[in-house]
Amino acid sequence: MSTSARRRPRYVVHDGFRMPMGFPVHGFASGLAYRPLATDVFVASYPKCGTTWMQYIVYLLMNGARPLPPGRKLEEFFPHLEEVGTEGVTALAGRRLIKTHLPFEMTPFHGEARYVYVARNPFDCAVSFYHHTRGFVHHYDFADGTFDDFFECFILGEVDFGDYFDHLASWYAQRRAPNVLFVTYERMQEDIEGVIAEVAEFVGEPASSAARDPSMVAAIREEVSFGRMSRDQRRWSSARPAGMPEFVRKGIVGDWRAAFSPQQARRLRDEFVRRTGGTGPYRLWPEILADVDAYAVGAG
Ligand code: PPS
Repeated sequence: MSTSARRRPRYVVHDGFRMPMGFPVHGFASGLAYRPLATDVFVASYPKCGTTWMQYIVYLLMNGARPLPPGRKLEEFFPHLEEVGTEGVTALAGRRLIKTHLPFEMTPFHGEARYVYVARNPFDCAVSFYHHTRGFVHHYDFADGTFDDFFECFILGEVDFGDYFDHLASWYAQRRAPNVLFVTYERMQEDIEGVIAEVAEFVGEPASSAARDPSMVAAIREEVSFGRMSRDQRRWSSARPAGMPEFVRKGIVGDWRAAFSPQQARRLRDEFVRRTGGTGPYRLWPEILADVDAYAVGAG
């Protein structure tokens, strides 16, 4: 298909930064100007890398493992900075819990605030991002877009919140900062209890006390399981049109195989090597890359 015949999602580009079409530009500008407090807890990630999962872990740790009150949405307690702006964050009661999809250099930074960054392998991220983009019709007008259409945008970095590789590299470079905790989605799948304990220790009180109580840890583990988070999805997301996948969709590692052609797998792998020099972030997912290599064998 020629490039011009491809369908592309619709975005708003503000100061050179691409955002979902439905995002208020004033919220974005004011969000970037936010001055964090030492007590703030940020969950930062590239889109579709496990943000909501991590947000709910932090929320539960900070709230004595009590689930969200019935009928309430996570964003009321844990807003998205670029969407609600400074006003939406300063209106929060108590210690501020803040979501962001900004790359590190654009994220309001305070040397004592806490930043939990979640990374996910680019293959599964791309597939999840595709389903997200076609499902939020009012944000992207891409309901009929194919994965092939979306893949071309993703590999060029022409999607909302910018280029996957730049984003990952920006936060990876901060991973040893004392107030940054770098976690992967894949590790959350492997060892959720270990991640809960690590996040609790990192965030401090009251989360660290909660993580010392086995009954609270068991309750949090259960509450953030895929099965439980699949229920009542209005807690995380606005409604999707009929026939579109849910927000909490598959929640697995390796779903990329369902969407990628061998050629696409090879191209994204090659781009990953090119952008990272085959070091640093490239080494985060050796098993995935071995699978990709096996899948892409012979692809041009
Ligand atoms: S967003 O819109 O950027 O905030 O999306 P984000 O929350 O970062 O990512 C959504 C993906 O995370 C999966 N998810 C989970 N996986 C496993 N367990 C739990 N509890 C869980 N909660 C959310 C969700 O299903 C999306 O991934 P995909 O691959 O699309 O299923």
